[in-house]
Amino acid sequence: MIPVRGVEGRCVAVLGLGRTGLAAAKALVAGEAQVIVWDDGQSAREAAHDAGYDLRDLGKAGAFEGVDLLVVSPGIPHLHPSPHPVIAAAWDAGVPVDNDIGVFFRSYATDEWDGFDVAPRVIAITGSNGKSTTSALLHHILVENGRPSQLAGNIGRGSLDIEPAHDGEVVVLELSSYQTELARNLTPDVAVWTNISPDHLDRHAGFGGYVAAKRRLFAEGGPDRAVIGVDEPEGAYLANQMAEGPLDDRVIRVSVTQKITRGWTVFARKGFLSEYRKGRQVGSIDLRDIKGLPGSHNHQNACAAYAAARVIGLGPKGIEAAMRSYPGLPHRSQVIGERDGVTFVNDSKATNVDAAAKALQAFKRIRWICGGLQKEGGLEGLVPHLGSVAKAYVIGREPEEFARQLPGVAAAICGDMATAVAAASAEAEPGDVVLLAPACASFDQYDSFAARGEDFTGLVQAVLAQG
Ligand code: UMA
Repeated sequence: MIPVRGVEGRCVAVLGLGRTGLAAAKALVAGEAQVIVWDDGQSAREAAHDAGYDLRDLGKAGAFEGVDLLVVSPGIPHLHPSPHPVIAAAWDAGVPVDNDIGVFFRSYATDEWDGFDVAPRVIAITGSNGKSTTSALLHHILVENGRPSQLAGNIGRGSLDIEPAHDGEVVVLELSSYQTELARNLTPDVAVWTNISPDHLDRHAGFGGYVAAKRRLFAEGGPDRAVIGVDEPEGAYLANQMAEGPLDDRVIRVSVTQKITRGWTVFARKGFLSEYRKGRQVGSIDLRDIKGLPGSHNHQNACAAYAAARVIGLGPKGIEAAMRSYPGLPHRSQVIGERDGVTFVNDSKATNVDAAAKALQAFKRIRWICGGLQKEGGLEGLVPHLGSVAKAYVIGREPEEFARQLPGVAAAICGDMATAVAAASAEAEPGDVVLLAPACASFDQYDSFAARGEDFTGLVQAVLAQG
């Protein structure tokens, strides 16, 4: 845990007591603050009380009397669709509002660092898609190359929950727009922008607000180096704004659609990653047979992680070797196993059409397990990518409705996962990929995409065990 600095004897309120809030409360106590906590949920309040924290109903008039700082969790809206009443009350009382990320950035560095040979560094990764994979891959590359590294942030671990820095350590922080928008300090050494597409629009009052929230990491954070995916106009604009000129190599441009050779660039085309610097190619990797990173969307993640690792000073060969042993994240292009030339892949995180379309582009002949609770907008976005589907095995409460929207695709109405896995594995031929990429939410049959992915994984493991 990172003890919070500059709060000795001060009263700090914590709103929200999930992973972020509990880690923040603990770190504030370690920093000798007087900590009071609150959560709108009764069970979270009870758990905090049992853990010894002082509860104060921050929604009551006068609750901010004597409070010096309010730390809030990312899931609590501070602006849109409407400010949480406790946050609005803090504003009225003139109490600064921060989150764990802002507090982390002002607390991570300590006087102990004076004795280190290599100063610790923070790489913060944001973007719409691929930020978890890019973060986990970069962390894996660093560890495999002998660099101490810790992974935290939106990927599932509160930033204040990590251990104090080691000599030469690199902290990889995945940051969501919820986190970047509110943090009062945002000072990573390296900032990474994977890509951008509309998401969380209700929390940011539209796409402009969402882009602005992420852009703060670069424009206000002032990183030494910025790795920026330039395949959308917003990324190209950001890279242009961050750089003094075309050869300014504080900005590394990343692309999976164009060959860019001016400045410092990393791009992937036809499955080959290339790095250019000062007009010369200085690194290349054949990504096509790296099992944990299939498809163009993963090649984009690989380029971003590669660029960040190069900034830290790792060589192309060491990075490539680590990429080859990257095990993947659960439920994201996760290879479960292989039998008789058939590969089984769990991409349960493909909960929307955009993510499923990317998964369909990653393989040549697919036995596709799909369906569930459909999202707004229909399945039209999948149509251009159905050429790789040998057959669809449709699950969910309304599989017929889903199958009807897949023109020209042979479809089996399976309904449940067990039927789909049995049929797909029985009919698969050598070279096929049995892919779970539902293009739908899971809530009609499961509690979460993770539960759906675990069901698939268990059934596949049973198939593999049959030999
Ligand atoms: N709460 C209130 N009032 C509210 C809303 C919530 O009191 O109006 C309380 C809840 O009762 C609960 C607590 O706040 O006790 C939950 O806080 P939280 O939703 O911020 O959840 P954490 O457990 O702290 O998890 C957060 C991130 N969650 C969100 O951003 C919604 C996690 O990202 C992150 O892994 C974790 O911090 C550690 O950094 C998850 C996520 O869904 C994966 N992120 C979004 C995404 O990826 O799309 C942004």
